[in-house]
Formats: sequence, structure tokens, C-alpha cells
Amino acid sequence: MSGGIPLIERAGEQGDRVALLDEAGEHLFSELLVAARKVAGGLLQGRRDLQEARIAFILPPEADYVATLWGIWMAGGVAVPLCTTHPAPELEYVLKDTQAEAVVVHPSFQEKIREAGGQLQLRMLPSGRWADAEPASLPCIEMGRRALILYTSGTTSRPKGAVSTHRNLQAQIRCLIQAWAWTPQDRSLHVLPLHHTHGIVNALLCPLWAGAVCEFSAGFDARQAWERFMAGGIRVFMAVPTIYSRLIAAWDSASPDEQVKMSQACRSLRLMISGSAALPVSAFEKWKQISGHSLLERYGMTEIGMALSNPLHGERRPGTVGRPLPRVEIRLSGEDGRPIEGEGRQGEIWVRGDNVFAEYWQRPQETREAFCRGWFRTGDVAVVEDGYYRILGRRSVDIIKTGGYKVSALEIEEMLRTHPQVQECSVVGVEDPEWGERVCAAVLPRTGCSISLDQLRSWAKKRMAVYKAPSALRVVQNLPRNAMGKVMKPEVKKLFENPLDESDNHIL
Ligand code: MLC
Ligand code: AMP
Repeated sequence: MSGGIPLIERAGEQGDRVALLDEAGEHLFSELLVAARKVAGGLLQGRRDLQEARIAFILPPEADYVATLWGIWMAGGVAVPLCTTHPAPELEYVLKDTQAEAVVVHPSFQEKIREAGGQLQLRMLPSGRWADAEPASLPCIEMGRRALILYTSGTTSRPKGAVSTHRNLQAQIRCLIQAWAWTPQDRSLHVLPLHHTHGIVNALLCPLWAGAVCEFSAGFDARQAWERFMAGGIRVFMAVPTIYSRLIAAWDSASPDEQVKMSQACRSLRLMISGSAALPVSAFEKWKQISGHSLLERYGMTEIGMALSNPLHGERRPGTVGRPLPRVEIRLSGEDGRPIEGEGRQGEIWVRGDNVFAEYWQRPQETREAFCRGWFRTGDVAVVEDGYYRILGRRSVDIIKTGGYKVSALEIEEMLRTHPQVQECSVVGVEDPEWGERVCAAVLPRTGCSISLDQLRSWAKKRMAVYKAPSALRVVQNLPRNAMGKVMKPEVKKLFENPLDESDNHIL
């Protein structure tokens, strides 16, 4: 009784095997399924099918997260995972944009959701408090049905909801199961946020599909992750480069004896993966020295899942993202949309396959513009060298990747302009060894006003995700503009060229 969703049917076959470990202990596949059916019953409340109603949920990394996700799918709904650290205005935006019918809320987030959803027609359902009765029947779910909406920033100012169908998700999972050879013997440590494809599809749904064990840790902490590796048993780990940089820093600050133990612990893992942002070659090399692992770097995107990957077996080339994954078609395209043939010439990565998402939620124009003749245009520019793809950058200067999160400079600028002391501003991403890129703001204050980084950050953090809040500020008397009056972002970046000091925000 799963509505025909392959991931959930496979879970049924795993029976009493352990699926998850969270702070409460172990959870069997069978237990997750019972809990998921209760969620489905609670959402349906006598209806036969949610018929793609959007159901948002805000839950910490624990078994209830999986039960809720599966329950929404079983009942025929579209799952909208919310970020647990977002302030109320960001959550309100997602709840409004998806026109969510209900939101499943862990007790610790009730206050925030009340603030975010107070004005909306929205049922608030406390997580884990479902009636015991399971639904009499569940709808049959076609693979083309919408399954998941993930919010992603782009070149437009506010984030867009990328809609994946069950077919898209299945394709994304199956290609990674094959490429990275997930097996039921695997055990992975999960440290990523659960509102993005990396944390949901790669790090959670893949082990669930494989019948492996996924261990949730409540957020990422470098010391705790090392402790867990040293306790033994973890076989697969995946993270963003900032996390590896933190793990390296923790190893560096350990005593020589501890370092030996930490390094030895890594030997029992079979696979360590990096993605979501460029892994510096220096980090690849340092990690190899520490752990003996050549990190497997891969490339993906919310809209397409994973597309390119270094090989499981064979040479993993630092500074590259490998080759196309199974059943994912890739081509490089020139400015004119023509394919770029041959090696060594750069072009935009276009992607085609069942893995590619269906649409941006209720944004037909943006959806049309994102595709060309059936290919999804990623906006990332790459070159092929010896069969391996190397990412060279992005088409738009207004997209910033910080700590593995994609943020839009335009969205941040728009928000900063509403600050009472800001007359004009320009936001840029500046290369940074820890965060990949750092969100930096050049601000022209209103006459007679002054502004400091601390003030700006605390103001911003109430209104947008913490990783969007500028972490460096330059107060300027003019923004560099060209003859047309357009702000020249490369010139703005130069304002931040001196080593970034978070307290440094003097007038230039
Ligand atoms: C947080 N801080 C930042 C920041 N993020 N400062 C600068 N830049 C940023 N990006 C600050 C906070 O304000 C706070 O300081 C301090 O750092 C600690 O905040 P935190 O929230 O506790 O951060 P932390 O937990 O340490 O976060 C680091 C992280 C996290 C690396 C664990 O950023 C993370 O989980 N990133 C993963 C994102 C991810 O999963 N992306 C995948 C997208 S999908 P203060 O002073 O304010 O207290 C995708 C497709 C694909 O990309 O290919 O996978
Ligand atoms: P998101 O929209 O959050 O899914 O982020 C997707 C973007 O992350 C891609 O378009 C790339 O710009 C970037 N990205 C993902 N993996 C890598 C990688 N290994 N190297 C460089 N950039 C990456």
C-alpha cells in the first residue's frame, strides 16, 4: 500500500532492517512506513487523493522528516521542505508562493511558523501527532506527478520553486546508485540541510533507496563529525567544500596523536564526495594527505540533480567534475546555442534527461527561458579536457555560491535598499578560502546616516537567510558606474580586494 512509488515500495521490501539513526535511536524501514501511512491518513482526512496539494513541512533531521515526506507522497501531495534556520519572512515567501494547503511543524518551530503563516489560509499540523488509524486506501501515483518543490535563487530577484516529478527524482536517485555503487551494506553520515537537493536526494533518498543506513546528525559540527568517524562504521560521507575546509581546520588543530587516529578512521570509509561548489585543488590535496581519500567531486544543480561526476573507480582529477553520469545527456553550447564540439573550447553546460526538473512553480515564462530545444541551460560555463569537465564559472555575476548555498545578489540588493539608512548598494560574491565566495555589500548611505557591518547583518538576518546576510561591508560615497549609469560589478569586487576583515567597513 504505497501508491506505486518505487522508493517507498523498495522500503517495503526492506522490512525490519534499520533505515535511519537519529537522536532517538534506530528506525526500521517498516516503522517509517507505518508512520508515513499515518501522516498520509492525517493529511487526507477522508479525501481520496491530495491531487498535488502543496504540503510544507519544517522538521529537524529525524525519522519524522522521512515519514512526513513519504506520507505526503503517498497521499498524492507535493512536498515542500522548509529550511529550519530561515527567519519568518523567508518561510512566509515559500508558504505563499506554493499556496501550501498545510504545514507540518515540529514543536520547536511552531512560533516561527505562526509568525510566517499567520496571515495565510494554512492548516498547521503538529508533527508526530497523527491519529493511529491508517487510511483505507491510497491514491495510485503516476510517475509524471509533481513530487517536490525546492526553492532556488537565480538571476531573478526572488527564489523560484523548482518542481521535480516522481520520475525526475527516481532518475536522479538511480543514476547515483549506479555511479557510486550504493549497497545495503553502506552506512552514511548525514550532516547537510534538508531543504536542498544535496541533502535530500544525494544524502538521504539514495541510502533509503539502496536499503543502506543513514545516520542523521543535528547539523554539522567538525569535532562531532570527526568523533563519529573515529567511532567506526561510517562508509559514505558527502559534503560541500566549506565542510571539508572545517574538517581540515579541526584536524590541523588536533594533537599529533589525535591526528593519527583521525586519519586512520577515514580509512574505513569507502567513499567521500564533495559537491555543490568548486573544491579548491589545495583542499583536494590536503584532504588526500589527511585521509588517504581522493575526494570524488561531482557537479549538480537543484533543477537537474547530479549531472557530472568523477569516477568511483579510476582517476579522480582535482579541479574537475568528471564526466556525464549514466543516462544524463550533456552538451556545451556557444552563445548562439550551437553545440561546441571538441575539447578545450568553453561553452555553457546544457542538460537533458529524465533527471531534469519539470518547471518553475507557476512561472511559465522563466521555465520557457530556462530551456532551449528540450535542453536545460544551467548558466554554468565549462570546458572539456581529456574527457573531464572543468567548471570555469557562471554566466551571471549576480549568482553567488557561499558555503554551498546559491544566493542572488539582486535579491539581497533589493532587500538592502529597504534599509532606512541605505540609499544605494551593490552586492557581489568575493572569493573566500572558507566559504568559496562571501556575500559582500558596497553601500552608499543616505545623507547624514552611518552604517556598520554589525547593524546591517543583524537587520538582514531578521529578514533573510543567514547565508544571504552580507559578511563584509564597504561604505562608499559613490558606486562605480559605467557611462550608461550601470554599476560595474568587477569594480565593486575590487573594493574588497584587501584581505577581508569582518570589522573593516571604513569609508573609502
Ligand atoms: C553562515 N555564516 C556565514 C555563512 N553562513 N558567514 C558567511 N558566509 C556564509 N555563507 C555565519 C553565521 O552568520 C554565523 O555567524 C556563523 O557563520 C555560524 O552560522 P551557522 O549557520 O551555524 O553556520 P554553519 O552551521 O557553520 O554553516 C556552515 C555550513 C552550512 C557549511 C555547515 O553553510 C551548510 O550546511 N552548507 C551546505 C549548503 C548545502 O547543502 N548546499 C547544497 C545546495 S544544492 P554569526 O556571526 O552570524 O553568528 C546544490 C546542488 C548540488 O548546490 O550540486 O549539490
Ligand atoms: P543550486 O542552485 O543550489 O542547486 O546550485 C547549483 C550550482 O552549484 C551549479 O549551477 C553550480 O554553479 C554550482 N556547483 C555545483 N557543484 C559544483 C562543483 N562541483 N563545482 C563548481 N560548481 C558547482
